[in-house]
Amino acid sequence: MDEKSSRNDCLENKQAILNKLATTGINITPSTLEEVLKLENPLETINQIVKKASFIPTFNSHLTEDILKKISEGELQKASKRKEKQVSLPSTQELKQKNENINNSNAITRVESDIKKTDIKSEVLKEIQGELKTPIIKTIAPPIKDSQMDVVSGPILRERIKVKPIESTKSTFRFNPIAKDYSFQIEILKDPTGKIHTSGNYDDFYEMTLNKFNKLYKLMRKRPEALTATKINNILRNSRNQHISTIGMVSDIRQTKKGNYFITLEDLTGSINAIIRKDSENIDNRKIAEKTIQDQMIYIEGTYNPGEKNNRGVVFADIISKIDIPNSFQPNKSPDPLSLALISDTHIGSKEFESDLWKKFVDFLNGRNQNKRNREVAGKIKYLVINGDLVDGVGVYPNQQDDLNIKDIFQQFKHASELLLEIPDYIKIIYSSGNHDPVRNAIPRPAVDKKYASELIDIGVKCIGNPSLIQTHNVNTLIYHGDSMLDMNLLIAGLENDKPVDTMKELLICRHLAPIYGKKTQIAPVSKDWLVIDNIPDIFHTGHVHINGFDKYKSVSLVNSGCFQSQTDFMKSFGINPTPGIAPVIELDTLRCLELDLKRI
Ligand code: D5M
Ligand code: FE
Ligand code: ZN
Repeated sequence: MDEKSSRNDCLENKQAILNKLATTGINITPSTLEEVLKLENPLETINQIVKKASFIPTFNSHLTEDILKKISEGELQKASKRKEKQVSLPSTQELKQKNENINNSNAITRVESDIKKTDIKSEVLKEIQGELKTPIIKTIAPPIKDSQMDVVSGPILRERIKVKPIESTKSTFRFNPIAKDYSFQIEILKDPTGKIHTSGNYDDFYEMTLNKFNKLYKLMRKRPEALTATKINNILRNSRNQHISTIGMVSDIRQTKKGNYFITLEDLTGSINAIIRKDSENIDNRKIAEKTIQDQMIYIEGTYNPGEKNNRGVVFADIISKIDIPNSFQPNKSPDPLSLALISDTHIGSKEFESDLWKKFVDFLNGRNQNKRNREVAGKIKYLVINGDLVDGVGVYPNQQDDLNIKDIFQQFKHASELLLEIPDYIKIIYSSGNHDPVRNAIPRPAVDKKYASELIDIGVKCIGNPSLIQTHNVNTLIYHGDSMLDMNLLIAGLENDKPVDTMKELLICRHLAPIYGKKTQIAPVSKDWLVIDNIPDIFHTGHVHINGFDKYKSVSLVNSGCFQSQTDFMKSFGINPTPGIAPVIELDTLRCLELDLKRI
């Protein structure tokens, strides 16, 4: 090759490299460019260099001689305790060893020669090809096509992310989680742990009922129409027909033969009967009455008829309403672009624990994913809420031991902490107790005791009771395992186990997490009623039913997180068809919910 053609080659290479870097938004210093051009195959090598540079924290899209030097020295982010198992670059490790004795001034030559000898030919070449399909440089990423994301139609805010297959856990795709740049901002606003002692005697029960009544009454009073509501004993004094309004707790509700609703209401002064006609002009009345059960607080307005002597009076109600969420409710949003992943019911220790789906979840969180969009979603996750039934526990139901592959509760927790250790440490894990965890069955539940959870606590897991209210970057999340949802579904027509969000709406409407007492849901009589939803959450998270669901109700995001356990015989006996492996992720800045379907990986 004569000097002229060699110079032309050099110019072409220079132009091609500059074009490549320009389109990927990377700057290069003139001296670095000169060094790169001296390499044997500069065009191919530049891909390698860019890829490796992206793992160097100081890179910042500026390719300098210092960066080249670092690449040759294999200076990558170091792993720490519960750390992102950072994508390892075996070839770089090799490079490091080989280069130990070589003078630093030869850095570029070393990159060239090592790449030539080891990487470029085989594995890495494949990786590069894959990488070029999914650009690693954020700023020039092409818009994501719908076909890549599989956006489902339906509620606008619901997107299902089809996670692309993971080729290898050693994927070298760039994962630069933004969540790592933010510190934790978490406040536990409400946690019953340590505050829910009960002697189990009548006084506790009485105090709790009174507390429930007073709290709900106060909330109902905030409704504009309820401001002038009268106490029941004042109504009963009337000897003539009178237009009235009142607030009370439902002590009985039934449908008469003609299909009207007959309700008995109580307040602290007395009890009164009311009738809601099935053909009420106000269609909402019927809808509300249909979904009303005992122990819920309602408001009624209508005509009081005192009845004949010795007969009790009755209110012919024109209006019935529940406390509900005001239409004006505006949820809080985070100023920071971070997300909350919501899961529950992992049931670690159960033979039906879906370890493969769990592994996919962990891979997703660690950014070990081919799809750039998925890596971006994963990189925003700053918090992971585990809403109960982390472990399967022991002796929770008859013959449970036959369903366990870890039969010892301590071993279950040991395994749980091993699994959670795989989650990047910039993600805060919040674990709230469920009915399978070693705490009392009755709600509210305290956090799982240190005796079981010490290994979890050691790796930074925050253990809280259930229900609890947490605040992360301004956004309030009500975490409730969901024990009472089964009772609700049994008692209220139209509510089904496979539509958990409908049940969640009803809980919000009556502003109580377990409105009915004395059914399957065990409620501990404690002097304060922790189950009243007095603060409207921005996100309401439940589990327990093992069936995933997402919706919004009056701007409150509702998520039932599903599970990581396939159907057991126990569930089969209740006709529960679980939906394992769906992980909802809520963006705290937009409150959009993305559902990650791990089964489709
Ligand atoms: O609940 C696992 C699933 O089984 C969940 O869908 C609730 C359902 N389940 C649990 N206990 C009962 C009873 N007693 N009746 C009806 N359905 C039930 P887990 O809490 O994980 O065992
Ligand atoms: Fe469960
Ligand atoms: Zn449960």
